Amino acid sequence: MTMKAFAKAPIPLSASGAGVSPLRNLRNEDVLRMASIQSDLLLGHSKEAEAHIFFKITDKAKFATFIAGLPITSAASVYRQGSAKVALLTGSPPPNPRFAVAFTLEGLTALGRDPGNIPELAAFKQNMHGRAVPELNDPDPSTWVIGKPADLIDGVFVITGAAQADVTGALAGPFAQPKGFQPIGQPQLGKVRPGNAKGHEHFSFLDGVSQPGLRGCVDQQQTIPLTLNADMNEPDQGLPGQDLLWPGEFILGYHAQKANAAKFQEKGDIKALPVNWMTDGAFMVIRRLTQLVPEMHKGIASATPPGQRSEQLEAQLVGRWPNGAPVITHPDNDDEVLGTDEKKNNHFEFGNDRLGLTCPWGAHIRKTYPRNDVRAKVNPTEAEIDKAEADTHRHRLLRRGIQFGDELNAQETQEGRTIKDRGLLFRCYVTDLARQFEFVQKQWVNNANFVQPNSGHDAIIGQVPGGGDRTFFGVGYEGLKPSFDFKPWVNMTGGAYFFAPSIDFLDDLQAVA
Ligand code: N7H
Repeated sequence: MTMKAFAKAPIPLSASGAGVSPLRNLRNEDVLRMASIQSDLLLGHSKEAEAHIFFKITDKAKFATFIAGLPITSAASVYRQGSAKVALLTGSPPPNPRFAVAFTLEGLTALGRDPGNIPELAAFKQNMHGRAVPELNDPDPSTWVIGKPADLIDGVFVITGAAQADVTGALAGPFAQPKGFQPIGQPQLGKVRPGNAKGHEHFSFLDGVSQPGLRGCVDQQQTIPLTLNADMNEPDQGLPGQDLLWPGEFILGYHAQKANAAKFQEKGDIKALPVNWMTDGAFMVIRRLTQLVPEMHKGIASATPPGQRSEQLEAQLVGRWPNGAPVITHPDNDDEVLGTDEKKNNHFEFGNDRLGLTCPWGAHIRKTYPRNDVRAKVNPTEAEIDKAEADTHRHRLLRRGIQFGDELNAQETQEGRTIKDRGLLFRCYVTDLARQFEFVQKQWVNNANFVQPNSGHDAIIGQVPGGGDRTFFGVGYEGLKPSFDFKPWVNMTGGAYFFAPSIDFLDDLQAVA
């Protein structure tokens, strides 16, 4: 298998003042094989619409030919031409629509690729439907819209468009004549919300505010990092508050975070792979999560204690206000300017609120990324804090999601109940399904005793066995926090685990088909 490097001339560094801190040693960081990594994995796409086409492979050779004719988008093509300025200079517009592809174990087998037998692959082999009830407290998979055991999914194409018409065009174009595969069910269609709601999920909160920053260089000479430093005195942070992580947490074949490290900066090993073709790939998680929007707003309003505003309780459930301001720094009110300022909206930790008196321990963003919280300790030493942060960074996710469904209609608003399906097509990339995605859902979100004993659940996405109420503790005094039992307003209705291979893997398909 040939390894593609990203060879062309470098792109100038940012005009925003970000650059490379003189304290950062790029020689110590991995060279990212940009031409071989799918762009959806490494960079994500700004988008208006998406389609997920789940499929079964019917003819390996024809499928290989179909894939060869479809430009699965590489990180190199998007990085080089991603900005309008570069597109103008090079005369070639950024690729649009963009395509990603990923396979289940059955799909890899149909393509003649067996990933071997290492323990970390157990979750992938059982797939989400096999892990759903015992591991994640999901509802019975036979009731799901997509991803039921009987669906026998081999893979998924993700089509991402800068405009709705780009996705519609691809569906009417190459995907109208599938070759070597058969779609399973209808495509799952996602779209960003209209007008002022753009960028906000259906409960109304700004999404896509926080992502892990990745170490690694985009050039062979190791002079241009993928993630620049916004502050020259902070070599281990991209944007302020965004700790830089080793890329092996999200892409196979690179250095990962070190297990049991004293500090998160420590460089871990490159995970040994059972087969070479997994290099530059990652595992992809898809979850179709419906949201009961009027029910959520009504439920919170009726639970809000006298003297408090329901918007404030909602913000405490999320850990951010609708315009993105974090509750830990803005306990009483939103701040739109700060919420959308990427240099400020992640610049916080939870260390000045170890008792969860400003931002609840159960707040969604505190449960899913507890930053410098220390498990079962509210008076930790500096060394314990550093170690806990290093451990937390072994459970991070690269999120790529999109909303699905329409805005509330008049009847839904008037009657205060959901009539039409809407929610989030959640997608994320990791290199270890059990240690990252499943750990977050099972050990943090669903676990009422994380991060401290009696923290309660994450009342946005937490799930208890059998789908019952979740317990949430609001803000109060030590030993006296208001407790709520909330219905599940986010419900899991489908999904699967996939392996998103490298572009090299896809190129080689035709050679071996
Ligand atoms: Fe969450 N929400 O609207 O409440 N999420 N999420 N999520 N989520 C985040 O920081 C939401 C889901 C994470 O780095 C924000 O980008 C909803 C799943 C993580 O500080 C908002 C659903 C999982 C983060 C929401 C949903 C996660 C995060 C703040 C389902 C993983 C980053 C905006 C319908 C198991 C935390 C932002 C950080 C942020 C919401 C699903 C994880 C507003 C409605 C399934 C890691």
